Amino acid sequence: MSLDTSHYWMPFTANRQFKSRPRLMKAASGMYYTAEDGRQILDGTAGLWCVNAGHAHPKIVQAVVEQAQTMDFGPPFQMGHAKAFEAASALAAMAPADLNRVFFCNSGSEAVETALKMALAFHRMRGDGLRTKLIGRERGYHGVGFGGISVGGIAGNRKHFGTALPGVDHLRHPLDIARNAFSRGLPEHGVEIADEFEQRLLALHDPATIAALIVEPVQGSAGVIIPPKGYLQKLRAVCDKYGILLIFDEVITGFGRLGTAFGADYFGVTPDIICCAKGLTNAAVPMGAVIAKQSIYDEFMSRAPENSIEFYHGYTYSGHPLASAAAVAALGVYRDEALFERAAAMAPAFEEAAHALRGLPHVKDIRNIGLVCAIELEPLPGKPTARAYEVFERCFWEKNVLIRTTADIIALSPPLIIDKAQIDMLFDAVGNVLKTVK
Ligand code: PXG
Ligand code: PLP
Repeated sequence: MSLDTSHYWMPFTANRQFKSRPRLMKAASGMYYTAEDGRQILDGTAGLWCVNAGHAHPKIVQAVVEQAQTMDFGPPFQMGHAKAFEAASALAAMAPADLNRVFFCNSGSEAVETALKMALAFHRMRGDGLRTKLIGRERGYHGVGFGGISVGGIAGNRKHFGTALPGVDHLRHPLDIARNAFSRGLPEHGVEIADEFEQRLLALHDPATIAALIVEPVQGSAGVIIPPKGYLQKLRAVCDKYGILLIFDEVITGFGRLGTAFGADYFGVTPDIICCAKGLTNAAVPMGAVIAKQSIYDEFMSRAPENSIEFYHGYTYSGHPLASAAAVAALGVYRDEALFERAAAMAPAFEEAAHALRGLPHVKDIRNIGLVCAIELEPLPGKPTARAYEVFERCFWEKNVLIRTTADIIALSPPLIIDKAQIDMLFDAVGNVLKTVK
């Protein structure tokens, strides 16, 4: 096949390296992709942490096709259609506690921008307009909008793009390999890192100026950073003490990745606002959402002048009919097939298989929770990322397995339908490659 790869400027990709030897897929079903050359490739990453029910689930495909035939689009401003309301109701039913008001957008990045703006507007509507600052975390990933890269803490995503938002500060991330290497589940050490929020950042800024703290319950993109025991509870308590909104960015942890609907459920910590995307539609159609506590919505409704727009925000494709149909179907599949329970049930076997790689060459940490794990490698001296990239390439070309790497960390996050034999196939592939890699 001769494919012209010159025009597509690929996202978060080493374009020249990729185009010198393209890794192409052409089909996907269940746990497998079909590569362009016909090989079946086991999906160890649920696409990009998003195809939680496996690829091309017939019920989701059918819902999208039927919706496309019935109504392709309807304007979301001052007009509505039933599927968007149904999707919001289904998401509210799945969300924790009284988080039951849903604002739709098209991606995780847009969910973050929406949540940050919602938090700022919330305080201002209540006459607390001094609260304009936002706190994120080092190594946090909150998408690629200007708000998201500002509260985000991945240097590479920030450094080329100017000054970002003013009035943003960051907490230290809680990864501490020296003390917590090879933890299973929540690390024992590091809860005191949460104390910095009150003792350093709030002391420095004055808590009355902080609008919101945004954190991923488990930091995904920067290499699976799992919160130490008691850490998220502490952040919640400090937010409560000072009237700061707590935003959980659950773009990865949402929809069963930890064996519960949301990370909030896993940790028993209820945020004020949840950002989600990815698994919301099983990635069949792009969609993101912000789920707010009812009390937040009620403030907007009670404070804005009658017949006025309460929140000056929205997207042409908010609540898009195809995305809404996919969301209703995907949430139904998760429930009817008990996929979150299945993820919880498979997690011990996944953990065992992951930690069995301990002792292989270059492995400096393995950490896991639910159906996600990281295998962190010692970098090749002077060549950060090269070793993990070689593992990634060889898994794809030689072992027919798709994994994901970030820096020298291998992250595995398969669809929740993975079975025991496939877990073994995935870790055998990684283990065998690690034995021979440079
Ligand atoms: N927040 C979090 C916590 C995410 O994980 C986003 C926001 C942005 O979502 P969109 O849909 O705008 O991409 C994400 C996305 C990786 C990787 O390296 C992870 C994500 C995106 C791209 C790469 O594993 N997560
Ligand atoms: N730019 C222009 C010129 C537009 O007219 C619009 C929407 O109407 C946008 C950007 C925003 O696009 P979207 O609503 O798809 O985010």
